[in-house]
Amino acid sequence: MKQMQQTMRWYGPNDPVSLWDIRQAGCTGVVTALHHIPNGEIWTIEEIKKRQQEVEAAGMVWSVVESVPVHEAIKTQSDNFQTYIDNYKQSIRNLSACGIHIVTYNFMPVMDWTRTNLAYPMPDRSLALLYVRAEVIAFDLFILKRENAEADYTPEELKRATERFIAMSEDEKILLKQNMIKGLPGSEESFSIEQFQQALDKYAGIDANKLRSHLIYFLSEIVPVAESCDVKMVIHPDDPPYPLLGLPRVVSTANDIEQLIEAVPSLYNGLCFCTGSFGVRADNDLPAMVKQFGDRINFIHLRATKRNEFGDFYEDNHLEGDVDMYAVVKEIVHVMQKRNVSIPMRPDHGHQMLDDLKKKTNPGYSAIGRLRGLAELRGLELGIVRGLQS
Ligand code: DNO
Repeated sequence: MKQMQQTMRWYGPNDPVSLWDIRQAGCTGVVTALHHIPNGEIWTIEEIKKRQQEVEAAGMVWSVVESVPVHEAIKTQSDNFQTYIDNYKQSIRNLSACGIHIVTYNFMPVMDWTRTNLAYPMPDRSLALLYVRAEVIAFDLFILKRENAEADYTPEELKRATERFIAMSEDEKILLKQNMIKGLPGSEESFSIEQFQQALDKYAGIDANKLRSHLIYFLSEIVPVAESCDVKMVIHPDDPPYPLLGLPRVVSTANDIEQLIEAVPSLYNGLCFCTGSFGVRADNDLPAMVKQFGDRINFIHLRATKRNEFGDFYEDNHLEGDVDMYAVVKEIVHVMQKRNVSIPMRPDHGHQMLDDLKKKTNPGYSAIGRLRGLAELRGLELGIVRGLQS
């Protein structure tokens, strides 16, 4: 029976987690990107091959690119965005020429994934990533001081944010600001507060419908090229799956995905199924989504989040939290048999734990927390597969 291809993300030669660490975790594939190439520039065959050879020297393959970033000009359709689209097409052709056939990207305005606390202590003293909505609102109101920000929130939310801000120490405020604007690993963008405001200003007049139309335009340009050179494009959902700081987000729900498919039906217009991102919303039925979009899920992030009624969430152990991982993986196993493919997956994030507590690690991307996650997920999948065979 087909099983998922086990991979981990690697941030390149500066990653404190080495390729051999990843290999020892049991991975056969690596997920990486050319982070040193500025957003919008072409990834040359030479640079791609160099990275590919490094991965192969450790006995693995470069299975998935995460991400070829989409330049902000494409999202806002400003400046010379068509040039950036042309560059993107060329990067895809070059990746294909090197034998790399899955490309992840996202379409979140300005910010990629966002958390307010990168070292939230769990009861077992490992550290998790946390998102507190009241702190994001406090950042918006009192640090960024965005014009008319109040209008985006309910009186109850404004009250919680104000109380939270008053209770925060100066150090906590500085940390919050950094976490919001400096960009988490893989974000590719980092701002000062002035630059951040300027980046937000570019979205004046861009609501969800307009952003969606820009995404659809991007897809209508990119997907035919991807199809012609057999590269599956997989969009990563919004993390968190809600509008942020007045910015629209359009890849948060099953309905959002349906609209993208309707506009560009090719199977090369695919999905990176991230359980942690979609799972933050109680109205996303994850196993049902795997079933619905199974023919175009070509990369999987497995991670569990635990939410509360205020829109906060933390990243739980991979088999705990709100995500019914058993049901999700079971559905994935069915999809793989139906399509007769092995879909690459990575254990997404992990707690900072054991020896990694003494090291400087990329938030969410410590070796041991992900190793634990992968080991649990591997066992879960094996149990499901063997159960189906017996
Ligand atoms: C966070 C990641 C994201 C993801 C991008 C894909 O841990 O899941 O940064 O790589 O959004 O483009």
